[in-house]
Order: sequence, then C-alpha cells, then structure tokens
Amino acid sequence: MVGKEKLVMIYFLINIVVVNFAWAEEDEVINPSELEMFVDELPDMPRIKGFNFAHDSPVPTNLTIGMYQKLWKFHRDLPATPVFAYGTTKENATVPGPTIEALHGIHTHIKWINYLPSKHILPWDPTIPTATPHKRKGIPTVVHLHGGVDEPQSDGHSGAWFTARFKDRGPSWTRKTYNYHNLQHPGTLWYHDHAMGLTRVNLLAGLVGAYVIRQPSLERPLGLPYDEEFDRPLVVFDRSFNKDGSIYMDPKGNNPTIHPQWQPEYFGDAIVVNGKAWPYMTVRRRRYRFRIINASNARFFNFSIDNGLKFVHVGSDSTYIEKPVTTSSFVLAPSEIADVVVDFSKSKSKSAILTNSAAYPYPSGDQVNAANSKVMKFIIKSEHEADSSTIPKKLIKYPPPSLSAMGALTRHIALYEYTSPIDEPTHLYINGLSYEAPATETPKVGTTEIWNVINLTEDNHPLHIHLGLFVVLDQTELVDVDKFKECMSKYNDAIKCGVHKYAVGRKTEVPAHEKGWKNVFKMMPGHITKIHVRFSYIHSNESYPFDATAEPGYVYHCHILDHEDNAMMRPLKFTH
Ligand SMILES: *[C@@H]1O[C@H](CO)[C@@H](O)[C@H](O)[C@H]1NC(C)=O
Ligand SMILES: *[C@@H]1O[C@H](CO)[C@@H](O)[C@H](O)[C@H]1NC(C)=O
Ligand SMILES: *[C@@H]1O[C@H](CO)[C@@H](O)[C@H](O)[C@H]1NC(C)=O
Ligand SMILES: *[C@@H]1O[C@H](CO)[C@@H](O)[C@H](O)[C@H]1NC(C)=O
Ligand SMILES: *[C@@H]1O[C@H](CO)[C@@H](O)[C@H](O)[C@H]1NC(C)=O
Ligand SMILES: CC(=O)N[C@H]1CO[C@H](CO)[C@@H](O)[C@@H]1O
Ligand SMILES: [Cu+2]
Repeated sequence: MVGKEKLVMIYFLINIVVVNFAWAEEDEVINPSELEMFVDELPDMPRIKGFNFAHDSPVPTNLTIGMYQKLWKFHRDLPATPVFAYGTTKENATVPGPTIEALHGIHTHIKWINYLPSKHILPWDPTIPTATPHKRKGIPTVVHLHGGVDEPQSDGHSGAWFTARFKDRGPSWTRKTYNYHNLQHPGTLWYHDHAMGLTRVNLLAGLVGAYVIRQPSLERPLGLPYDEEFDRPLVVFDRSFNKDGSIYMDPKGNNPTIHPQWQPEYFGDAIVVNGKAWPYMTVRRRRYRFRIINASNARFFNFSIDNGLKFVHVGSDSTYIEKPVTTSSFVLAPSEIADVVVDFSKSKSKSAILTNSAAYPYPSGDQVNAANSKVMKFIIKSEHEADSSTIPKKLIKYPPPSLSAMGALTRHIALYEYTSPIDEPTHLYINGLSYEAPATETPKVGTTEIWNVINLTEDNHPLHIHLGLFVVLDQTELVDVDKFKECMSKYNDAIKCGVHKYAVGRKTEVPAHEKGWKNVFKMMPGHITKIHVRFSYIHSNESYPFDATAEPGYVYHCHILDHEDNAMMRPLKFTH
C-alpha cells in the first residue's frame, strides 16, 4: 500500500483536477505536536456487571445500552469532540464505552438501542457495499461482540443493522435483545459496531468497548492481579483531530472517481488510550494486569516500555496461554488483544513511557514520528509495597488441535487487492469474491478445519473469524510470487495454480505469546499461513447451546476496518 507521501501527492493531483474545497479542511487538522502529552489522567471506563445477584447467587441480567451522540474531551487542550458513545444513559456514555464484566456460565442479555441523529459526523461513502436506510436517513448500527461464542442472531451480522429506535432494519435483522451465553473460556473480548460499509466510520466515531468474561473459580487460584484497581482494560486507537476538536477523516477517496470518500487505511496522529490522547496513569510499585485492546482502524502497534520494564503475557485475544511469556516488545494488529502483566516494583525510575515503533501501514510503510511513537506514561509511586499477586509458572492449558483433525477439510483462502490505473487500491476481496456472492465457507458445526490463508497483497491483514477459534500452525514464504500471482489472477484457484510448489520459502516462527488459541492473526504479506480452526468450544467437548446454522449466519473478514468495509469480508454459514 502507498505511504503517506504518495497519498499526499495524489491528493495534490486530485485537487488540481477536481473542484473542491478540501484545502481549508486540510489546514484545519491539528498538528499533534501542539498537544502536550501526558496531561490527562487515564480513565477506567465505567464497569457494568453482566449479571445480577439473587439469594447470593449470580443470575442473568438484562441490560440496556444506548448509542448516543455527545461531546467528549480527548485532551485538556482540545475542544470537545462530537462522538458516538455507548452508555446506559447519555450522561454516562463514554468513549470507549463501559466495560462489561460478565461471569462464565451466566447469560447477559443486552438490548442495544440506537439514539443517534439522522446525519453521520464522518464521511459516508455510498459507493462501497453499505447499509442503506430508507431515504438515507438515520445511521445504521449493529453490535458485534468480538470473541463471543454466541448464536448468529446475537452476533451482530453486518446486515442486521438498525437505525434510531429500530425505525429501519437491515435485511438480516432478527431481534432487539442480544443473548450472550458467556459459556466459553474466560478472557477479554470487545464489542464494537459492525454495520455493513460503516464499520470504519462508526468505530472512528467511538463505538467500541471492552467486555471481560470472568471465571473466578478458575482464575483466582492463578494469583494474577485480578481486582479492579490492578486489572485494567486499555483500549488503544489512533485519531486525528481538526482545530475545532472534531475527528478528522479525509473527505476524499484515494480513487475519487470510483469511491468519493473510501480510503484504504485510516491513520491518526494522536494515540488515544481509554478515550484520552497520551494519558498518564499513576501506579503503585506492584504488578498490574493490562488487557490491551487494539481498536485502531488500521494502525499496528509495536509496544515497549522505555525504561526496560517487561511484559509478561498471560493471554492473547480471548484466551489464556499455557505458560507466561516475557517480552520486551510485541506487535498488536488491529483488533488483537494482549493480556499482559507489568511489574512496576522492578522499575528503576519514577516514570516510564509506553512506546510504539510499528511502521504504518505495517510492515513496510512510514516510520513512526514523535507523536505516534508514544502511547502513555506511567508515573510510578516511590513507596515499596507488599504485593500479594504472583505470576504462576503455568496458566491454563486448553487441548491443542488434535492430530485427527489434520485429516480435516482443507480450504485455501486468498487475499486480493485490486488497483486502478493510477495504481491506487479500489477494493479488496477474499477469494476474489464480493461479500454478496453466495457463501463458499460452509463448515460443519463442531468440526475443525485447516485454512491456508494466502496473502497476495503487500499488506499484513489481521484475519478475524467469527465464532471459531484457531491455532496458527505455520507461516511459509511463497517463492516465485509473481508467477503464482499471475496464475491466481487468471484462475483464482490455489490448487490449480499449484500453491504447494510455491509454498516452499522461509518459515517464520509464530511468536511464543501467540501460539495459543486466537481469533485474529496477522497474515504476513507474501506468505501462506496455515491455521487450524475449531468450530466448537476449546475448553470442553460440549456442543454449542444454540443453533449455529441459523440465519443470518456469521462472517469472517480482515480486521483492518477500511478493508473490511470494501469488502474484505465473506459470509460464514454453518451446516449440520
Ligand atoms: C430478560 O430478557 C429476556 C429476553 O428478552 C426475558 O426472557 C427475561 O424474562 C428477562 N429477564 C428479566 C429479569 O427481566
Ligand atoms: C451513571 O453513572 C453513575 C456513576 O457510575 C451512577 O451512579 C449512575 O447510577 C449512572 N446513572 C444511570 C442512569 O445509569
Ligand atoms: C518492535 O520494537 C522493538 C524495540 O523497539 C524492536 O526491537 C523489534 O524488532 C520490533 N519488532 C517488530 C516486529 O517490528
Ligand atoms: C490495532 O488494530 C488495527 C487494525 O485492526 C491495526 O492496524 C493496528 O495496528 C493495531 N494497533 C495496535 C496498537 O495494536
Ligand atoms: C475432546 O475429546 C477428545 C477425544 O476424546 C479429547 O482428546 C480432547 O482432549 C477433548 N477436548 C476437550 C476440550 O476436553
Ligand atoms: C503472493 C504475493 O503476491 N505476495 C506479496 C506479498 O507482499 C509482498 C510485499 O510485502 C509482495 O512483494 C508480494 O508480492
Ligand atoms: Cu486487510
């Protein structure tokens, strides 16, 4: 994909040939160096219990969470920003939304209600496959619980969107109240908007939040930091702002004659954690657990801590890993989740900065600059204190993919990018198929499959599969890639093109902290990544307590939101 310079040049050319008034808008964008870092305290988003108590026992609860347009202060010196926010009331709505704390085995029912106005705060491109309400009035929304193992009717299918107070409903809309079973393994999930063609703008506007499934009987004995004060979700994303505080999004597409607004990737200059740009957090000299959720549209992060403190990974995406893995840096793709413990008692200094060094687009785009290379600051109290938390030698072991599954159904999933005569991306497809083309991935519920994901583009695409979890078996470089690509663009058939003759290059080791069960993985450019996908629980052999074959089914997609919207997404329909 193109770097920023090239985009700027194309922007310049477009400005010459197309009548427009975007110059002024460009001038309005805030230079991030004008914003002082580390002046806002890191918020802990409001926590909402996803269960009730009756006679001292937890029982299911019914929550109502709305989506509201309101103003949000991202930074002390930035005027308040119009955002879309989730909350139990408009006053209580936040960006990110409240953290929902569910209990394993106890259902959480949530009625998601759209209270948004009729006009979007960000550009909306009608030329990509998108939800279209009656007379184009109202903002389509639908909530997906990322990492959730739930029935199709509660999965937030892209076509199950609805506008304010359910006035308009998408073709696959079925119900107002979603039922989250919470029967899966404990871990960190997140909820976010998933409306067809609007995911990137609805998330940019603020529709994201954390969701944690806890299983105290299993997790308490591990001894990890577990109480609210020391177990903190960090929802990280990047945004650019206009001088009036509003969110900046380029109003012009990279291929404006084809898509007036759509851009292949959104990058912002300010790094925002829990709704504050470059916040600070005062910590005690002890262990903290951070559940870091990357809610960026397209920015990858390579995190490290500048005073040498290390991360001890205990989970990734929605699951625990088998053993803790210590690293001094790690890369997080959009929508990936790292679950790490940081021990501030080991700090030799009184403060430390969480930094980012990932090029954008990742891995071969622009280098980070002064603004986006910093994430947040920790101010470490000087008093030493007793810390009753520990990091156990062993965490939780889930059975690995079983050998018998190796004889399982094998699919080839090829990722394509298409460009215009000016060599600018116009759209991206999986297997050369549009989203509307009939489902080709129709696994049997309860089975496991091998998916060979072939990246025929220059980008690293974080692939996300709804319902299923997967283990990455290996990633192999493709040799003689141009020849293979030529064949694929002709036949779109990996077997016919003899993929195995090309899949003989260098193998790249899967990082230790990513060897467990995942729901997103970074598909390296020019590689074939073999994953083992399981369409059943990973912690038990029980079958799903719902009918996964029901309409409207599920989807799988690239989690770079700008790609997903245009339209690196395919239906996933289960069969018996
Ligand atoms: C919660 O909602 C479900 C489904 O809408 C309903 O069946 C149940 O009775 C409700 N429970 C309570 C406590 O309101
Ligand atoms: C809003 O949040 C405050 C503080 O968390 C809480 O006390 C209050 O009950 C909430 N209001 C509503 C209507 O949920
Ligand atoms: C991430 O950053 C660290 C430290 O800045 C560097 O050593 C490492 O190579 C980077 N990793 C990747 C995959 O870019
Ligand atoms: C977050 O995820 C987006 C895409 O899903 C990715 O582009 C970005 O690099 C990730 N950022 C971090 C900090 O992990
Ligand atoms: C499911 O059953 C298989 C075969 O009996 C066994 O190998 C596997 O460990 C079981 N999986 C779980 C999660 O219990
Ligand atoms: C198979 C294929 O086309 N791979 C591409 C993946 O990305 C690299 C760039 O990182 C390209 O050079 C390859 O052509
Ligand atoms: Cu992608």
